[in-house]
Formats: sequence, structure tokens, C-alpha cells
Amino acid sequence: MTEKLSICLVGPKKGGKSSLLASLADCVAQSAFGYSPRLRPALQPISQAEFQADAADARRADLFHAEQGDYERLKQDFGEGGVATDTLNTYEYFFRLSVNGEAPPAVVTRGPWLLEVVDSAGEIAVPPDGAAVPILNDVKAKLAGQMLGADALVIVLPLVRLEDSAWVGTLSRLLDRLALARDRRLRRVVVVFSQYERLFTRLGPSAFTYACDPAVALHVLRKSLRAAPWLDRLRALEQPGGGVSVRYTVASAYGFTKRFQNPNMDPHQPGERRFRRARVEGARAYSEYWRPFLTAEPILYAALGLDSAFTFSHAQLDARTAENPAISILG
Ligand SMILES: Nc1nc2c(ncn2[C@@H]2O[C@H](COP(=O)(O)OP(=O)(O)OP(=O)(O)O)[C@@H](O)[C@H]2O)c(=O)[nH]1
Ligand SMILES: [Mg+2]
Repeated sequence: MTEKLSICLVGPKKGGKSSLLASLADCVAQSAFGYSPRLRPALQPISQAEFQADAADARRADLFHAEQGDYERLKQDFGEGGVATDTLNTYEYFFRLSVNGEAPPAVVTRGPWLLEVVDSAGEIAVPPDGAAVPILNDVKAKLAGQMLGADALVIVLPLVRLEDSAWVGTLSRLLDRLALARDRRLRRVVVVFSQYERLFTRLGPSAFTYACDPAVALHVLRKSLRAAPWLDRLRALEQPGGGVSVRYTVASAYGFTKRFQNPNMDPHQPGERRFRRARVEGARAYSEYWRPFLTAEPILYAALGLDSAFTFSHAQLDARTAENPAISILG
């Protein structure tokens, strides 16, 4: 039976929400994720009409293939360097997800899934502390409703030192309010640290080798989360009665260059520039040199509750001290 699921992206301005979403379909298509290749997930952007129609209507809608313009536009904006999402509305994107390979029986027998993913400007839900960003009440109310109605929340945070970040307080308060909300649907939360490839820019072709090691990601997550005051809020959500499962992961919408395996930025250029072939403009150059990395994880976990080698639970984050107490002595 087709199941509908709603997923809300939240996180500070410039956190990487829109980029994560824009690279999602390519990431799934290129299997650039930490799930088994035998899972064979497929994710196809669909129109709102197809999302809303019941199964029979959806087949008919397929026939006429309603416009998928919004997602194409998002991808194009991302390809051209990214555009800040405006604060005038929240934006819904729709996908059909199916699993075509080997998966736990509970998953295989329950597809396909129709996903609604909500993107919005970071300033609406997670503004910088103390900043008075004027947002229309209608827009705030719409996003609040979407968050309460969401089956899953994907919190996208830039991989920076969290204690320096002006949005830490607002994120904590948002999680508090969500924990107390009685009418929430929330079942899953994924915290994803974006821009992961930036850690590896100096490693050349070895970059990809390190990035592909889940132990490296786990180490990075432990370090990044050490100073995160909102971590306790997420732990609390997972307590009995909270009814929510929480995962942590990393992702890079820019990813790594296909043949050269290095991060998709040129450190010799001023600023960060994507690798492109000289004198070749447009989308084909991107498709040749660029592959996103792990941007599928947050959405697949949010939708299916299925872990990859790069999704980590609180128990896994905590495991080092439990498994090897000697390390905690060394600090
Ligand atoms: N290096 C690197 N930069 C990235 C990556 N993903 C996004 N960026 C850059 O980070 C900036 C912010 O990305 P967005 O996706 O627009 O962030 P957002 O969370 O949607 O921001 P708002 O819409 O303003 O809330 C843009 O300049 C992107 O180009 C990545 O994987 N690596
Ligand atoms: Mg955005």
C-alpha cells in the first residue's frame, strides 16, 4: 500500500537545507550513500497532484506527467551556486520512493512511499539569537503546522564549531517546544552535518578514502556534538513516552569529483569553486565531475527508519566510553 510521509527540513540560514534537497535525487540515483548497494532505492520527483491523488489517480497522473518544475528549478539554482530560500513562504517538494532490492521484510512489503519534503528559509524556524527577523505570521503558522504534522524532522547544521553559532539558543528552544507539543506526529529526527567534504580538502585523492570510512564520520560527529547544548533535548525526545528515534549523520551536497576522488572544490582558487572542465559551461560539466555524498541518508532514514553505515544512534555515539573505558582516561 502506498504510504504518505511528510518530512520537514529545519536548520539555520545557510545550513545547507536546500542544497541537501537539490542533490538528493542524484545521490540516490548514483548510489552515493552508505546503504547496501543491494537495497536499490529509487527516488523520483513527482508533482503535488501525484502526491495528493490516490493510487489509481496517480497512475493516470503519470500518463500526463504533470510538471516537475519546482524540483528542477531547485536543482538548477543549486548548480549555479545556490540561492537563499526566501522567507515569504515555505516550499513543498514531492517524491515517490521505492525499494527495489534486498531490504528488511517490513520495508520491502510496505512501499512505495510518497514523500512531501518541506524546505524553508532558516530564519523562520531557527533565526540567529536575538535577531528580530520580520516574518509574516501566516508563514510562521504554516511552518509550525508543517512541523507538527511532520513524520520526521531533518535538522541540517553546517559543520562548524557549534559554540560559535548564533542559532544554538533558538534551536534548543525549538526542540523544547516540539518536545512539549502534544499534537505532534513526529517519529524520527535526523541531525545531519552538511559540507562534510570541507574537512578533507587538503587530502587530495585520499580524501574520498577517508570520507568513505564510517569510523571517521563517527569521530567527527562525536567531536561536533561535544559542545552541543541541544543534544540533551534530542536524547529526551527518545525516552520512553517520547516515541521518537534520533540519528546523526554527515553529508556533502558538493561531494567529491568522480574520477579524481578529491573534494569537489578547487583549493587553489580564491573562495570555493566547483571543479568544472575548462570552457565547458552548463549542467553537463557538473554531471561529469560532481557527485553528492550521503545526502540520501537523512531522507531515507526519515522515511524508512533504515540505518546505513553512516547513520548513528545515541548508543553508537556513546559507545566508545562504554566499550573502551581506557580511552576516556586519555580524554
Ligand atoms: N562546501 C560546501 N558548501 C555547501 C555545500 N552545500 C551547500 N553549500 C553552500 O552553503 C551555502 C548555503 O547552502 P543552502 O543550501 O542555500 O542553505 P540553506 O540551509 O538552504 O539556507 P537558507 O535557505 O538561507 O535557510 C551555499 O552557498 C551553498 O553553496 C556542501 O556540501 N559543501
Ligand atoms: Mg534554503
